[in-house]
Amino acid sequence: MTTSIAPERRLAIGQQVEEIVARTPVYDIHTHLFDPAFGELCLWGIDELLVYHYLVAETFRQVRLPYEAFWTLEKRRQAELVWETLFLNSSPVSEACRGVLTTLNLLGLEVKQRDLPALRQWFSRWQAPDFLSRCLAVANVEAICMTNSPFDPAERRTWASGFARDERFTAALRIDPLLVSWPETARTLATEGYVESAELGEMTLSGVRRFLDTWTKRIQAQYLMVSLPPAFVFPNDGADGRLIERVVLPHCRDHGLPFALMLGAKRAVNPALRLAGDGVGQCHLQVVENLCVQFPDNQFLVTVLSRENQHELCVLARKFRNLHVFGCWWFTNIPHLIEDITRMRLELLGLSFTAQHSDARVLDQILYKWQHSRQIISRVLTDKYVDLAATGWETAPAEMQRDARELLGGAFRRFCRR
Ligand code: FIX
Ligand code: ZN
Repeated sequence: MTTSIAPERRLAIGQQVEEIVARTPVYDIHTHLFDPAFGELCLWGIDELLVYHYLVAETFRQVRLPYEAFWTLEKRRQAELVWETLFLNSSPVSEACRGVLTTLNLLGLEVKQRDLPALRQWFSRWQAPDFLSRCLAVANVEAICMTNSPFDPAERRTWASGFARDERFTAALRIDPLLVSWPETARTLATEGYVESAELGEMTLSGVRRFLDTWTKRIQAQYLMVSLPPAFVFPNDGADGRLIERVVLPHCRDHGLPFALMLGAKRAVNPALRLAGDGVGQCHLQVVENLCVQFPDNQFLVTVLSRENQHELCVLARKFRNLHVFGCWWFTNIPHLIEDITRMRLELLGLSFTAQHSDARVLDQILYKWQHSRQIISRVLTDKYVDLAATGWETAPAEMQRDARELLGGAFRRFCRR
């Protein structure tokens, strides 16, 4: 027999969960942030927050300025235009706008003044290393995983010159160009002496393998990752299919590393918007089923961009223990979908998934992304503990603590250690 839970009891459980989730440190397993050693790649501050591509896309909806004219503006002026358009001429209710305000608020700034020059002045007093420590402390994030492209010249310079790693940053090896534009990538690998041609014979395959070995070791990759378009199928006889089967998966097995697939990003739907111009489409989750069945010795980290794919992915994860579901990616990183998706995952998978990643591109964003997600995770967990309490099952604070750790990085770490 279940009993109904008194409102005071529900409130007490809610407060306890909120406190526990707030003090549980996060391992942010997918971001576009960089160790400060990467210099200009490490973005932070009010202007960077304002020119975030999520906000640029929203700004273009409200201004008549031609796209190209926006891109010729200096970053400062772009930021001013976003501020005027989305914060002054309208109420900043979208998730990305609200995020800027949560961030400023958590940094102790008075948002109601609507004073961009004063905000700029406040940020100008900081140096990157101190600001990093402040953000990590306020967001209660203990480690950040970067997204590292061995094909990006700006990044390669820092890796080549060597630097003392900040232990709070881990690395993930991002290989999109290898799989989505093989002929061009083959030319790059040829200039570096890894391959002789784009012909996918044994010599080329082992050359690509050497390339992955070098970079995996160089950056101490925690996993390999790729984002793929909605139309992607696997297995397939194209270069992407063959490279995954013959190179990427054996490489991951040898190094004991998961392969992360981010599925459903439709690139450059409106190229004039540049980084803000990508869209979403439903992916074929048969791909994930095929990978999990055919490669039981590989581990797969998967997130999907389309809301419509979320349920099928969850059910797949119930079938395959070599599949770990993570995060509410990009267009799904909005409160009502985070709540929906997190609730569904808890109900279908228990605690064996990673509830969220920030995808932050600007350091300060970890403040809002985690604050907003923690609120929702707490709410959903509270409902679950209240439902359990109705059966007579009391969840002890230490058990709640253990559960929060699982969702915020613990389950991911265990999955990677397998
Ligand atoms: O492919 C990715 O890792 C995406 O997260 C990015 O490309 C995207 O631009 C983004 O910032 C989403 O949050
Ligand atoms: Zn990303």
